[in-house]
Amino acid sequence: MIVKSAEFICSNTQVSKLPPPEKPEYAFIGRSNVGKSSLINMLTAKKGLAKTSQTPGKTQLINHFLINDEWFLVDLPGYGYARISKSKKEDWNKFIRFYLDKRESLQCVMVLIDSRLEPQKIDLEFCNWLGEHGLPFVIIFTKADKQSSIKTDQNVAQFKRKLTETFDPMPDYFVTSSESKLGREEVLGFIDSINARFTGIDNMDYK
Ligand SMILES: Nc1nc2c(ncn2[C@@H]2O[C@H](COP(=O)(O)OP(=O)(O)O)[C@@H](O)[C@H]2O)c(=O)[nH]1
Ligand SMILES: [Mg+2]
Repeated sequence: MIVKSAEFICSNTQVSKLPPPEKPEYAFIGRSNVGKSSLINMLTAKKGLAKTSQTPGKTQLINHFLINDEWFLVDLPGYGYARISKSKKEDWNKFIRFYLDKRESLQCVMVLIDSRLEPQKIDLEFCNWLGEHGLPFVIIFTKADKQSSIKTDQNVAQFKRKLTETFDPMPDYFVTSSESKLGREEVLGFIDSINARFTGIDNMDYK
């Protein structure tokens, strides 16, 4: 896929105010600091599109970006930051889980995992939750340039082992780096292949 255009459409705190579900949509999510904003900028080849931020957990918004007038890239707030109150965490859960569960045009959840870390409980729990709710997802391992490919392969294998204890089969996954653009063609090609099959949402109740 060639990204010809990428534009910011809207930020929302309410699922009811999202754009009409008329285009295929891909939601990017992961622990804060996993490299989500960097990945979105890398995929779209737009540096400032998603702000890379050093203040985790600041934006609690669903951000919609329209790519090539064809599909929505959705930037979801990160999970798993330590300095957040319990009630805020519950709000996050409700809001995001409601979006993920109800969004008819959502084609795939792109779960970002830091390739340098051993399997984290919160990531495994989130993947299992997606599986239990029948939501298609793939895994995007980030920051692969920060270590040797051997170390990355080891962490990927470990994550696979852990996830397949509770979830079968292992979903598709991509190893990426926003620095070197590793994995860019693969992720965009994956999205392209799903877009090609998208025939619209058969749900007249929505509007
Ligand atoms: N070396 C390297 N650093 C990265 C990569 N992706 C993100 N980072 C750095 O990791 C930090 C968090 O990235 P950011 O995209 O803001 O993460 P977010 O909180 O998930 O949106 C920033 O300092 C980025 O520069 C990557 O692929 N390689
Ligand atoms: Mg960010």
